Amino acid sequence: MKQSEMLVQKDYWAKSACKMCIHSCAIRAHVKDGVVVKIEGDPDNPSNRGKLCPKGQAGIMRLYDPHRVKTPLKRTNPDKGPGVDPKWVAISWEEALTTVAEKLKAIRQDDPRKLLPAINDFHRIHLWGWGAVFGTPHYFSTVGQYCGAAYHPLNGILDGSFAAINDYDHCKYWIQIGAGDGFSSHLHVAASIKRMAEARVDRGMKLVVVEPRMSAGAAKADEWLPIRPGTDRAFVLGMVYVLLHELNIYDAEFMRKHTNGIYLVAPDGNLFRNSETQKPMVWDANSKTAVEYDTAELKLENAALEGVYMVDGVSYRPSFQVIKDTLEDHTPERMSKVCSISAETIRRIAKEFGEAACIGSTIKIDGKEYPYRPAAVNFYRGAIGHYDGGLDSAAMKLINLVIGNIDVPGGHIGVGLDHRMLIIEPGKDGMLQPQPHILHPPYAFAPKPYSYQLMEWYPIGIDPGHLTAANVLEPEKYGFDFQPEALIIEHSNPMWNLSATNKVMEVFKKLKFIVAIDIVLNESTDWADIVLPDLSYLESHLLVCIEPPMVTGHMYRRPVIEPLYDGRDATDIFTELADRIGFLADWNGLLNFTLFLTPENQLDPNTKYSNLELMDRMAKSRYGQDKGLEWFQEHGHTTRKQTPEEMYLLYAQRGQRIPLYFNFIKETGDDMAAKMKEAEIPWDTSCYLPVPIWRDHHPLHNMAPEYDLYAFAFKEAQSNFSESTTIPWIEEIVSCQPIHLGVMINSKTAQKKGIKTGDILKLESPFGEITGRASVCEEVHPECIAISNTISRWSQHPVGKKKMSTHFNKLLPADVKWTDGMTGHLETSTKVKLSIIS
Ligand SMILES: Nc1nc2c(c(=O)[nH]1)N[C@H]1C(S)=C(S)[C@@H](COP(=O)(O)OP(=O)(O)OC[C@H]3O[C@@H](n4cnc5c(=O)[nH]c(N)nc54)[C@H](O)[C@@H]3O)O[C@H]1N2
Ligand SMILES: Nc1nc2c(c(=O)[nH]1)N[C@H]1C(S)=C(S)[C@@H](COP(=O)(O)OP(=O)(O)OC[C@H]3O[C@@H](n4cnc5c(=O)[nH]c(N)nc54)[C@H](O)[C@@H]3O)O[C@H]1N2
Ligand code: SF4
Ligand SMILES: [Mo]
Repeated sequence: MKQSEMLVQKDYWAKSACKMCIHSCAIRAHVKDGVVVKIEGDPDNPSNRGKLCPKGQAGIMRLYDPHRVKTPLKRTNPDKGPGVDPKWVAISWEEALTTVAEKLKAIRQDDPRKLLPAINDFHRIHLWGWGAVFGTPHYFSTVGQYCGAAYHPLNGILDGSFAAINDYDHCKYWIQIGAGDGFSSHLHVAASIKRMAEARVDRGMKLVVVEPRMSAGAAKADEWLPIRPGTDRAFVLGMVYVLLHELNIYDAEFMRKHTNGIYLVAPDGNLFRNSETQKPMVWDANSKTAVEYDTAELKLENAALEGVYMVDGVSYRPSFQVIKDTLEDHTPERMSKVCSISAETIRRIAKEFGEAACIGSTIKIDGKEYPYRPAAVNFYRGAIGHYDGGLDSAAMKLINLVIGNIDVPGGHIGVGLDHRMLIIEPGKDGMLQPQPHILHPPYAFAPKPYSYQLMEWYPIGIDPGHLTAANVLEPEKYGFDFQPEALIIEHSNPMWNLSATNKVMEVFKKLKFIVAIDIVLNESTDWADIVLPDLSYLESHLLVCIEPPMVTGHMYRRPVIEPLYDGRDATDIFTELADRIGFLADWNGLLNFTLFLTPENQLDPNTKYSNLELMDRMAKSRYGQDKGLEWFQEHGHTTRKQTPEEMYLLYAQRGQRIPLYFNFIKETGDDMAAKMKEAEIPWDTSCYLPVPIWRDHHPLHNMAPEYDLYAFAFKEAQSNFSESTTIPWIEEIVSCQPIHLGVMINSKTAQKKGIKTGDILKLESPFGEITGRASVCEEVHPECIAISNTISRWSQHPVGKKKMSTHFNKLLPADVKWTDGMTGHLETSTKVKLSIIS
């Protein structure tokens, strides 16, 4: 129904899209006399099939939150600090925009690098590049980084994906490592909970959860394996050892056909290439010679996967053999000492997993035959959010590769960033082109860094935004000869989301001007000079992509009522600012690219387009000129199940191999090492390995002995980060659950330390300290403290504000030494010592 026809009715259900977290579920809102009285899942949409999570249900309370930002606000108290009242006064849009545009224009004319951006709306990724077209290379946030720096690039390198998930429709043995998929967090939670339940109840899928705490998933799993934080790679490599060295279970056919497992490797770890054509060589067991990988004479069954072969006096091994040899000392006994899961359990799980993979079997779907590998390891932030996270991710991929389950029914399936789905382009050597940078193009290397987050030194990685604070405070360390003056924030809470909160506060103190675009006030807006009110999701238009792989398509986020207050869509605010500051043409140019506008929908450089027009052009570019926003107003969405052709074996359909041996990573590291050597910058590149191994020199596991307990934070379904806790319904449900009442400590450990539930504890790491109430329980590894995000707020919002803020990030460093050298991932665990305050 047209917007104008809908809004005049007295009683209607409006279909739209949820945005109470980063995902996107289909909703319908019941509106009576202009008031939203209920939000439900849209039963007609195949994405979440009528289901919503608690946050989605609570959207109504966000809309009618009396503490929303209703007009532009100006601070009148020049003093800034945590808990200091900014003494807001309402101002007109004209005054607000004039002030912001003048300040930022002056900075841009002087030196655009003096602006720090924290623009982080996941539903509007097209806004993220506003800072770049303004002219600043920095990133002052950890959105997409605290979680994905070591994850997304490895997905992109493996199969052109952005994320990954096990095949809910066919998997029969699911190992879940440090992820909330299907239960509490990550991809499309409200939809995946039902898919996970169906897989288990209808098809009897077995679930093993590897976690240092009993998460919602672990509580419902067939088996919970409590693990020491930051050691998941050791557990997985122990399993790989068992499969390769003890059970001889691996998918040789898959490796030969679809990977570089047959490519020969020289003693220096590089591929053995034909010196003239530069093509990689393989060993042909039939002719007993090394031949080019794509020669017509080579029958794949004759391509050697194992063995050592001499060519002109040099010994070469197929890369699969190199992997086997590299891991020959990764026995369950040795790995068990690292990860605290017994060798016996590592062996048993490896056997169950290997057998469940049904190597050699096939399945017919829609009349087409595919390999059937119904076993897979799924993982996310908990597993890879660590120093050496790149190697963690590579190990998680390796165990899936060993059983040949990448992008096949039952296995480990790539998920695209948006409607482009997987980026499958031909690379060199018959391989798929690695895609480590799906969010934005790579930064060119420079011996003198130009971005505070040092992105130019992490060629495989996602902006390590946590390094910004360190480099602003210590500019001389890497030679920064300018200082930031302003910060622009949109849909982000960098004061909360970054590590080393005390350092972040120091940076906020230095800034002369802060502007934030938000709908509620938070720990960061408390420091702002101007706050500009955005429209909430129930009041705005957007074309929202549904996360593949189970479904794909777009949903239409529409205003289900007229906007309540004097807000403006953030996209319109950015366009207005670009115009007033003087870079509208560049901004439009970027939008052409980020909205994927086709030639007939391209923007005129000097015209200001409204968000509504932009969305209309985006819809037409994607679906055809007859499917603009009016079509979406009538039909709501284009969501449908992905077809098997879209989901399975895309790389093979296009004739490309994927890496079993990560020579791309090694080559990138070698290149980086050479550049840093030439620039005379000491830089550790030892992590750029083609085969993931366990390395003992891990800062987390080598801290001073007084820091005797590991500590980490976690997400659960009730809250989006910590921000949902400003919603009374959410606050009410989390305040009844022991895991959200204090810092979780195991009963045996608590007993040894004389700690009881309710005691006020001081937790100290070498980087900061926090206080928290003890919650003594069985549901956490005895060596660990687990801290819910829901107890971390200290903002001015009367509902979210905690009597005692237990903000985990104050305990974390922001430092190159605690950052994965390959991907820039921050180490998201630390160790602490405890004392009882009262
Ligand atoms: N409900 C909800 N959904 C969300 C979000 C949200 O805030 N709330 N945020 C969204 C975003 S941006 C992201 S990045 C994803 C994140 O999604 P996830 O990665 O699934 O979420 P996290 O809770 O950060 O981490 C997953 C689990 O890792 C565990 N863990 C911590 N350290 C370790 C470790 O060393 N090893 C192992 N094995 N486990 C460990 C934690 O206990 C936690 O249960 O979720 C997205 N979806
Ligand atoms: N301790 C700890 N730290 C973490 C994490 C953790 O689990 N624990 N997770 C990490 C991860 S994975 C990520 S991705 C980051 C996330 O970090 P953030 O993205 O900073 O997290 P949010 O709290 O969602 O912040 C977004 C802010 O957007 C505002 N907002 C909400 N809706 C709207 C809207 O419609 N429009 C506008 N303009 N603003 C809106 C709210 O004020 C909210 O505080 O945090 C990272 N840091
Ligand atoms: S998972 Fe929950 S909060 Fe997120 S979009 Fe779906 S219903 Fe909304
Ligand atoms: Mo994230």
